[in-house]
Amino acid sequence: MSDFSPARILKGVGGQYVLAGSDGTTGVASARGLFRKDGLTPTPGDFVEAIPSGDPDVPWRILTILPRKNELVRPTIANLDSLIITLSATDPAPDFQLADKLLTVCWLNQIEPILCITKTDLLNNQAESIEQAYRPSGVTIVRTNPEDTSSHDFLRRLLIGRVVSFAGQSGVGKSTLLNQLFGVAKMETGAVSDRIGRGRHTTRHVELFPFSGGYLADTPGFTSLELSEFGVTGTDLEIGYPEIQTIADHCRFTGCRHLGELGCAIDRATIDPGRLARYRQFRTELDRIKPYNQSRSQTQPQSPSQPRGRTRR
Ligand SMILES: Nc1nc2c(ncn2[C@@H]2O[C@H](COP(=O)(O)OP(=O)(O)O)[C@@H](O)[C@H]2O)c(=O)[nH]1
Ligand SMILES: [Mg+2]
Ligand SMILES: [Zn+2]
Repeated sequence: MSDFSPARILKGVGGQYVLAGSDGTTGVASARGLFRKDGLTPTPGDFVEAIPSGDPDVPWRILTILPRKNELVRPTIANLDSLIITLSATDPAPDFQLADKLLTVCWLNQIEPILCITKTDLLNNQAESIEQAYRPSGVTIVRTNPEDTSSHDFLRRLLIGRVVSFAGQSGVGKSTLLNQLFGVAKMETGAVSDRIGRGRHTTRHVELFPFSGGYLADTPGFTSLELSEFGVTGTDLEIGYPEIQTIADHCRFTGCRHLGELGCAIDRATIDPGRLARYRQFRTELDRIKPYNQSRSQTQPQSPSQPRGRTRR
C-alpha cells in the first residue's frame, strides 16, 4: 500500500483532494472537518499526512497539514519555489499592475519570479517595451510563443526538481505553455484531468502536474489581486521594486517614501515611468491602510479579517 505520510496535494475540488505519495502513486482523500475550524484549508502544494479512511470511494483521510514555507492566496497554492508570471505581449492587453503585485509577493515570500511574455509571434506585440520596463528589476525574463522551442527549453531547465506555478490573467497562454513544456507527456496531463472530470481547455482549479522531478501547476486566470490580502505593507513595497530600492540609499531622508519628498533620489533617476507610477499608486494606497490596521491591532486582538500572515525571511 502507498505511504501518504507525507503526501503532496495535487488538486482539491469539492472537499476531495488528489494526493501524490513519495513514490508518485496518487489517491483521493477527504479532509478532517477540523481544519476549517482552525482556519486552515488544505491547499494544492501542501504536504499532508493521510491515513486509510475505510471508504472505498475516498480511500484516504488527511490528518495533518505540514508547515508551509509559503502560501499564495491567488493563485491558491502552497510551498512554491518559483512563479511564472505570464503577460501577453498583445492580446489580452498586459495587466502591469497584476504583474507588479505578483512580483512583489514573490520577492516577499522567497518565491523566484519568472516573467514570461507570451504571444511574441503576433504582429504589433509589445514584448520589447515590456522587457525594457522590467529588465532593471533583475527579474528573469523569457519571451515565448508556440514555435519558440528554445524558450521552452530554457523554461524546462529552470523547472527541474522545483515546484513552479503559472499565474496571470485569463487568456495569456498559461495552459498553452504548460502543454508545450510537457511536449510528449501532454497526453498524460490530459488523461489526469479527464479522470478528475473536467474539460481539458479551461482551467478551473489549481492543479499540480509532476514535471522533471518537481511539479508544474496550471491555475485559473484572475483579474484582481490586492497586495493587502497578502499582508504587504507600504514599507514592504520597495522589495517589489529593486530598481527603486537600490537608489533609495541616496534619498536625503531615511524612510523616504519616494512620493515627491524633498531630496528624493528617485526623482533624478531613470526608472521606467510605468513602474514608478504603479509603485507610487500602490504605496499611497498601502500607507493609507497601515495606520488603520496598526491602531486596531494595538487595541484589539488580531481580527480574522486581517491579512493572512506570511513567511518572513
Ligand atoms: N499566437 C499565439 N497564441 C497564443 C499563444 N499562447 C496562447 N495563445 C492562444 O491564446 C488563447 C488562450 O490561451 P490559454 O493557454 O488557454 O490561456 P490561459 O487562460 O492563460 O490558460 C488560446 O487560443 C491559445 O491558442 C502565443 O504565444 N501565440
Ligand atoms: Mg488556462
Ligand atoms: Zn526617495
